[in-house]
Amino acid sequence: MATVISTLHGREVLDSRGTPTLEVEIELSDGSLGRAMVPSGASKGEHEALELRDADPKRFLGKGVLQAVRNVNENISKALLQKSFSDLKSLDDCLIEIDGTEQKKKLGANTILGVSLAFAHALARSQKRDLYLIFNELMGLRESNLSMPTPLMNILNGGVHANNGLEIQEFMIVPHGFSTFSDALRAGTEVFMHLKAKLHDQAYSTAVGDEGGFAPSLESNEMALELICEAIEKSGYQLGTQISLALDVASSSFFNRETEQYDFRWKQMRHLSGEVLIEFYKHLKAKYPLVSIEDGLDENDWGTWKKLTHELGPSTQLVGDDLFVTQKKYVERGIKEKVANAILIKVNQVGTLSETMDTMNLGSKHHYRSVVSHRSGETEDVTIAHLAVGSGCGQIKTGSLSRGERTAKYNELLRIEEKAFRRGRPIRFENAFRA
Ligand code: 2PG
Ligand code: MG
Repeated sequence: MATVISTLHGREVLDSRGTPTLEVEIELSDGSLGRAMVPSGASKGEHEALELRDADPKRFLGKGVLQAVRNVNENISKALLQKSFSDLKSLDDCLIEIDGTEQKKKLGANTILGVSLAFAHALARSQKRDLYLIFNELMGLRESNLSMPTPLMNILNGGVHANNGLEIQEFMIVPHGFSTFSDALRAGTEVFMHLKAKLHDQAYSTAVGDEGGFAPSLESNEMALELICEAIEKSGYQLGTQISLALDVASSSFFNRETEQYDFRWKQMRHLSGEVLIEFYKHLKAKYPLVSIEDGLDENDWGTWKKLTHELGPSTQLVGDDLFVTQKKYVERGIKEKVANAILIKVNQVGTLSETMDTMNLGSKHHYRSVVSHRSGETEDVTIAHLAVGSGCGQIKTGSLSRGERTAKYNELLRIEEKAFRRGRPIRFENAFRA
């Protein structure tokens, strides 16, 4: 079914950090409207596609996106208006062609992504189908592949998402031993509530970081894990069989490029080699039900990554975020060199939905799992909830159980699950870490 774009409009709005971002609206000739907003990261991978910002210090400290808005309203509009597109891929290909650079430097990956996302929403409206079904079809999958994802919930924040001195960026709980998404969400939320009470009782701050997790100034990374385990036990859920733990170490943010060591203050040790860090992960793994470690090593430290994968890969999900930046060419290298066993999927690291889905398909062909992810700078846009369900990838990382931009995705997943159940076509919950 060919689709003609009749209006295309970009505007500058704010993201969850109060930083400007792009919103795009598309109207198709049949009157269907699609609207989407673009997320933005803080701990960015070196090879991510370019995020276009105005760099005019007089507006928003140089973070405005008026150039991206102009690119949508002028260049892209000129090329797309009244044109007919058979599907999302043909639109994305057209955007990639207009840009013509590998890192989407001309138009900006945020500009291109805004159009790609808005078009997907308009298509779903036009076909009167849920967006996750559009993704399911575009990925060449069947409805039997649909699944409700296991959430990876970042309930304690450190690294560059907080200013509490913890090196590890995300301490996540993974409620996987449940039969529905809503039960998993409830369990995670109860643990979050118990953690808050525990922090409060011990006179730690209960203020939250960028992704809605608490950001107390704790003595060590291990103490964060201890407190979380205590909160899980207090909530009455079983540690390991129902709720496990995951980390996003985001280690590139404390990797010292000159010394090639990791500046880590755990137990006074300051400069750790990658090998010592691997031993630290093994120590954590022996002590806690740790099922997934993201960016355990720096994005350019491929040699040590290989060792990490060899030693921990058989028992642990090792996720490449900055390492793969959602781009096929880095995942291809990972497959070839046996590095990592899962891919963090962030739509703005590559810049179009079609390329994102291609990366996921490449991964699954080679038994690499995909974890659909938000960014630390988010909006109320819920597209990733649909991508997780439609792709049936089994996991979503979308922050903690507070802040509207995080709960927006969880609430959309609740809607999806509940509606499918009501229609008599329930979508199964994927226990991604069955014991
Ligand atoms: C990450 C993300 C999201 P950012 O590192 O995985 O949690 O953070 O968006 O800042 O890159
Ligand atoms: Mg990460």
